[in-house]
Amino acid sequence: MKGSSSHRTLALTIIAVACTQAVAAHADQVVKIGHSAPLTGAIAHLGKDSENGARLAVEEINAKGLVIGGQRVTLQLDSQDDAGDPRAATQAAQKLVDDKIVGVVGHLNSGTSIPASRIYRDAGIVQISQAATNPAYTQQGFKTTYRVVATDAQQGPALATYAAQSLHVKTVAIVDDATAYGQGLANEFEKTAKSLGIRVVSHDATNDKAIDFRAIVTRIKGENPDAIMYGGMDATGGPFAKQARQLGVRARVLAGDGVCSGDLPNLAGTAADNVVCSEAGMALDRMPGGTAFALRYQNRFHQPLQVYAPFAYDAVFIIVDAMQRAQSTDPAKTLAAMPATHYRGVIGETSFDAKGDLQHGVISLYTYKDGKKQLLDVVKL
Ligand code: ABU
Repeated sequence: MKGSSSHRTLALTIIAVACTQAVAAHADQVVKIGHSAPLTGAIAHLGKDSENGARLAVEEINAKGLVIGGQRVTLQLDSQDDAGDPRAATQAAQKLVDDKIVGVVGHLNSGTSIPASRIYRDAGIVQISQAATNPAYTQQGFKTTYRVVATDAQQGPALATYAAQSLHVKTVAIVDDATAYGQGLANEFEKTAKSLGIRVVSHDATNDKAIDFRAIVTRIKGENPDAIMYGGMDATGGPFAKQARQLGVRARVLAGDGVCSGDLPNLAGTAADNVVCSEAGMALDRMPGGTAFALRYQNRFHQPLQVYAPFAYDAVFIIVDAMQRAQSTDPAKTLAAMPATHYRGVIGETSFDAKGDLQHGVISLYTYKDGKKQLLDVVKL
């Protein structure tokens, strides 16, 4: 009798434990949020910055607790390296789709966001780029493509207008890195510059792996322009500005958000002080939650942020906001909730037009002084 009673107790205990485990497994659904950016290569510091922003969002949401459709949800960041390469980006996108993400923050480059967008479109998964500024990204007619930055059709003109009206530039040489971003931005800049009466003395192409710009710079020096516009990222734009200074070029170097990073002074040395660059969003210290965000970022990662972290951070929250409004973690239902987004986050108010671009973009203009970024102007669009 005694033996059979203890067997029954053991059996009941096993059933109770199994039930508790089943309830726990049911209660905590793990939902993957995708992220993709270059985590290796020359602009890995920008990709890591973006990943950090997305990770901070996931950690903060999990710490607060997330309930969707009455069920507790734990977010998991699934971050894939696209190396800033179009082919690697499509592989990273396919991996994320196979991993069953609910949405993706990515990619960082226009040249990777555009080819990857077809894969997310085919899978019906929302893609929010934290940094891609080439207008073509959202002009493909896909219902899945969104971005949380202004476009180069806004950034190029803002930079050219600042050059004409505030720097009184009359002549400019243009150099781009032949990427979707660098070339696209340079072309947009050129159109507006010409319309404002700036004479474009030359327009050269380099590439995004170049390290030696002395031949181009020497030729431009002979053209003696008031300014040089560089379309590309900081990994090449920094050395470009540095070599221009070393060769005695006095012209200001104008550039877009890809150059406007926290690392530029490390890459350009004191020549960073000669750079005027734009960001395709609100200046960090003028963002509603910018200063507090920078502090939390510094405390968590023990490094200053570069450019894109606040945008990646808000992009995660925007996907979660769509899940909450849909009361579902289903990618199709989350996607269907995206057009009605009205989200107030670190970067400001985010709502989208029919293409997935920001309703109210902002361009911020900066220079550097003693290695520190200094805000020059904010252009509201
Ligand atoms: N917006 C600059 C960096 C990303 C891009 O390629 O568009």
